Parts: sequence; structure tokens; C-alpha cells
Amino acid sequence: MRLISFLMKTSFLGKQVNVYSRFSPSPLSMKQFLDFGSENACERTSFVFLRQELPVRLANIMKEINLLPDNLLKTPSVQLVQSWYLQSLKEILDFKDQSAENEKVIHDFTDAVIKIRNRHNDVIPTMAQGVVEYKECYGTDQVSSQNVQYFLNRFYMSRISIRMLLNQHTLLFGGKVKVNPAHPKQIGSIDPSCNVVKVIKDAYENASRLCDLYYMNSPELKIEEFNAKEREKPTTVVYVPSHLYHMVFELFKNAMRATMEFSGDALTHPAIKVSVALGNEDLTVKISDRGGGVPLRKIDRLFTYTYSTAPRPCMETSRATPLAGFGYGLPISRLYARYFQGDLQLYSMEGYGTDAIMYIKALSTESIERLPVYNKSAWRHYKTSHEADDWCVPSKEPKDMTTFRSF
Ligand code: W6P
Repeated sequence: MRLISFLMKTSFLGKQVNVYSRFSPSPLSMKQFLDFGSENACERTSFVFLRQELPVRLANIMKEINLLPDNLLKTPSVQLVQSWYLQSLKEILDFKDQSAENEKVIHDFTDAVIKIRNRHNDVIPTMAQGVVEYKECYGTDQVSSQNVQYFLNRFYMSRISIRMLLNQHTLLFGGKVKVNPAHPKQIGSIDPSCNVVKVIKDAYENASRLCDLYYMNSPELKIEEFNAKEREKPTTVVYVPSHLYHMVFELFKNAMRATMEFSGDALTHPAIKVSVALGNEDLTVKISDRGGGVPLRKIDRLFTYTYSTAPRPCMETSRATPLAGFGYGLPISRLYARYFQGDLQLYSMEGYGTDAIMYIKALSTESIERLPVYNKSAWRHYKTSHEADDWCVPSKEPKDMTTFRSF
């Protein structure tokens, strides 16, 4: 019997997973995150919240790990990830019976949080390795591919949210002072007036340096800004600048690669055009390239984990560039957008180019964590044998149209 599945069913820790998975995670709003960093909030408040909330979020997603197809669950990589989750759950539960009035307890908790965050640094590549091993051994049918896609979206979203909590706690309480000298206005990782165009230009610069390395050239950037709320003022939003950077950097890499590959050896390349608009509800960023586009049939694949983790196809050497593609960059970027109730969508015109559109909530009162919860409905996703589709399969045109004469 596999060690971890035995542990999960029989041990004290396994029972705790059942206990905490019955609670729903509590999504925090930007405002609540900011309040933890304000003058009247303290390390103890954060400690008392996290020693309950972290086990809840860990246990909820651990129940879903257990529902993965058996052949994936038993890969060494997934077993390793599962052991990290169990260990981290255990380390937080150790604080459950300790006094919140004791300074040392609170200090030890912050150390534990740092240790846990480091333990989970390589979860994404390790999980991806498990998916590769599983695919190599068992191939993939449509049903298990769908389940893996459903799981990984929820699993990585859960991870983003847990790391957000861990980061805020250590940034606010881990050092001697709360303020980060490089970003004195930030509350932990949150900038209450994040300058959107500044982050976009920064990500563009870094992506174009990479592009220059691989292609000896890179497309120009043209930015337009429409701040409908405060004309002539820079567009700002309450947001996590590192999340915004991560998303636009990924989109720029993809846009640049498409542009460079499509215009071939031409000396000039069509610029990448970015529009930033701030309305009452949405902050929208559109990144447009003229990189030849992607046929509609292939757009979903760009967000599919089991496609991007294909044991790398033997690409033509000219295309074997690490600038973009064959990674989890796009699906993870979309999760970052969705994490605070935004989204990321691609609209492409094959033969011409692609628009990538990113939506972020303009109001901090609407930027609330979007969290997976383990319940009957989630369980059903894994257990329901997906039935036959209720749309006809397009059939090839019969070669001999006389077949239809009898009608
Ligand atoms: C492409 C493919 C793509 C993905 C994401 C963002 C931009 C682009 N452009 O051709």
C-alpha cells in the first residue's frame, strides 16, 4: 500500500485533513489585506487568522489531490508534492494549542511560515513532471485530460492564494520594520496606487531584452492610456504589482515571439500596441501583436496544461526558442488575473495577429480572492464519467454525393 494514502486514511493527520476540509476557505478582499498591514492590526491578529485559514486552504486542496487518477497520484512527483502538503499542515497545526499571548509562539510561527513557503517553491515544475510521467506511461484519454486540467487550475489557484497569505504575513511581520525601503508605499506585496503603465513598460523592457538575445532584434512598443475616471492622471489600481508584471511579461514574450517568427528576416517588425483603459468597473489592458495569429481551433490549447507539458516535440531548430511557449506561462497568468476576479482572454485573427486582453477590477472593494472549495460539486467533477457529447461530430463530406439521391 502506498505510504501516503495509508497515512491519509488512518493517521491523526489524515483525520485533520477531513476536519479542516469541511470548512470553506474565507476569501479576503484587497481592503482586508490592507487592514492587516495598517497601524492597528498586529502580528497576533494575523497569527490567529492564519493558524485557522492555512489548514483550511491546505486541507481543501489536499482532498482534491486524492481524487486524481490513480496513475497520476502514484507518480513519485505527485507523492512528493503530497508529502510537502502533509508536512506543512502538520507544522501549522502544532500552533493550534499554543497561546496567542506568548511572544515567542508568534515569533516561531513567522519562522514556520517562511520555512513552509520555501518547502513549496518547486511545486509547479514538480507537479508538471508528474503530468509528463503520467502521460508517457498511460497516454491521455479526453476524460482524464479534462480532470487534470480542472484539478491543476484549482490546485495552482489554491497555491497562489496560500502564498499570498504567507507572503503578506512575512513581509509585514517577518522583518524588523513593516516598510520595504524600495517600495515604501506598498503594504506587503500590495501597492495601493499601482502605476499600471510603469509596470507594463518595465515588463516590456525585460521581455524585449530576451527577444533581442534570441532574435537580435525586437518589436517596438506603442502605449495608449485612457483614464476615464481621472483624465490626464496616470492609471492606478490597488493591486499586487508582481502579479501584474508576471501576466504582462508573459503576454509580451508570446507577442514578441509571434511577431519575430512571422515577419521572418525583415529588418523592421510591426510594433506591439498596448491600450490601457480605466472605467468604473474594469481596468482593461489590451496587448495587440501582428504576429500572424492562431487559428481558433488551437486557442484553447494555449491554456491546456497537458498540451504544454508534452514531452517536447522535436521542434525545427529555428523555433526551439525558450522565449515563449511550451510552459505553464499562459494558464498560470490567467489564474493570476482570475485570482482577484479579473480575467485574461485571447482573440486572434489567423493570418494577421492576436489581441490579448487582461481585465482587472477597478475597485478594491471588488478585488476579492477567488478560491476553490472542496465540496460535493467539486467531487462530482472527478467522479462523473463524462457522457457522450450532445453535439454531432462533424463528418467528412461523402466523396460520392449520389449517396444522398435517394432522399
Ligand atoms: C500569438 C500567440 C499569443 C499568445 C499570447 C499572447 C499573444 C500571442 N500572440 O500569436
